[in-house]
Amino acid sequence: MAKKIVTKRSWAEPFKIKMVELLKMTTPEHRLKAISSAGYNTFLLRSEDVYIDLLTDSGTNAMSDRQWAGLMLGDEAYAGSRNYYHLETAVKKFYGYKYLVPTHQGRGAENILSKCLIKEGDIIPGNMYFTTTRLHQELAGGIFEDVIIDEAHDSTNLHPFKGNIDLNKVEALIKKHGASKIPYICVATTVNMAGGQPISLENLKALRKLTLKHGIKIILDMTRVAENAYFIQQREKGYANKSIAAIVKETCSLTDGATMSAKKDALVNIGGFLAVNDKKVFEEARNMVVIYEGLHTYGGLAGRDLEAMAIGIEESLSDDHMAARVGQVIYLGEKLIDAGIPIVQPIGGHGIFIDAKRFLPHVKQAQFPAQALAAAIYTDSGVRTMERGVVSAGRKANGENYFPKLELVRLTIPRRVYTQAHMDVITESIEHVYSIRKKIKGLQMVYEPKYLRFFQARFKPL
Ligand code: PLI
Repeated sequence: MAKKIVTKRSWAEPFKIKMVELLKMTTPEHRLKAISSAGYNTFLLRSEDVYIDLLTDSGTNAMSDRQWAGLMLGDEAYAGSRNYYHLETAVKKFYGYKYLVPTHQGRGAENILSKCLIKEGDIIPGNMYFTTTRLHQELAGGIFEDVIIDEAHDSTNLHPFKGNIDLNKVEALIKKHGASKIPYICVATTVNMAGGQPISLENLKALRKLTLKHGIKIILDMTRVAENAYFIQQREKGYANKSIAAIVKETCSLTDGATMSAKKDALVNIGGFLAVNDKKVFEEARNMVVIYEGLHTYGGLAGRDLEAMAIGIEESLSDDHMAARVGQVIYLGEKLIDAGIPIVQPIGGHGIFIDAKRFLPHVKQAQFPAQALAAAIYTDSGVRTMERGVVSAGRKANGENYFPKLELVRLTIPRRVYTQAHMDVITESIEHVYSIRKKIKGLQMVYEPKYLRFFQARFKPL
């Protein structure tokens, strides 16, 4: 008998595990009590009560042995730490920006950027809002305008670059307000609130052309720029043979500066920066950082954090790392699609986003279906997810709730932390919750903080 030829070859993560963190297993009764005392908000759970933590990919990454070794090389001088210079070299080499202002995390950079560039009444177009980014723009007197393509608001649309900007929407804003009212366009890579959807380089190049014509800056939210580059490599014509590192550098070269939460792509537990090419903006930002963060050579971080970030930036740009990172997200997403779970498609870069409107059609959006679903998933299995819908969207200046088209539960995958077996357990839990979905009821908000309410709001079941 002829021998069967095996053509399929599996791949696995390009690392092995050197240290583990033990997890507590809990009972359904324990979890029911825990979520009730947390006011049905997964942000208010104690992490000890969580089995698999998919709340966020922010600061939850596992660092490499090289990064841990880097911590020991921390130079904790108040001024001029050698780790700052290492980070500055990495930012110039891998991202190409001329000037660096370190900050404690992404929102620190957003605060300084907004204060430097936005005047009262300015318009800031962006490819979908992000919670902290929009708030800092508003606190600086700006008005955010969503210019993402319409396809991004539809969880079933299979457009390969749902993070793209609709240039007609940008042109209409320029026509209406004048270019002088638009200090910059905020361009996010793998757009978080759209489900981790990438922007193409073709789109970014066209935007660059348009903005140069009108003298408008482009500021990149480069928090997940390497994940965006992976999708460009996989999907965009002409990029299949380019490295992630080359695509990232090209992406940055089309912009005037960037804010970065290094807690995501750059594989650290804390850190961020603002990077710009304009010396005048740099000088103002470097002056401002000493008010809000710390001296311009540490920006609210320890020297060891700067070192881990410099090393993490380089590791994040490895093609093997990125194929495994996004590969794990796709593995989970495909399992959920096979099980008939309604999720945002195409599968995004940093997590799976369940469409709560389709999962719980009997719960009205005003009764917070995604919040209720996140609580139900936690109660079922101890898997912690988060709401990305009407609670996250918050209120408009006139006090009305934003009702976003997308009402999502995010299963965010930390980098280099969980195994394929964890992904299987997560799928089984979601499948089970889907089978009992008709029993899940909506929630009522009983406490609402003024800013970024999703972090601290409390609810009770209807
Ligand atoms: O959490 P920060 O302050 O380091 O970064 C803020 C921030 C800015 N832009 C984008 C696209 C983000 O995703 C982001 C933070 N995201 C969080 C915390 C998340 O859970 O997605």
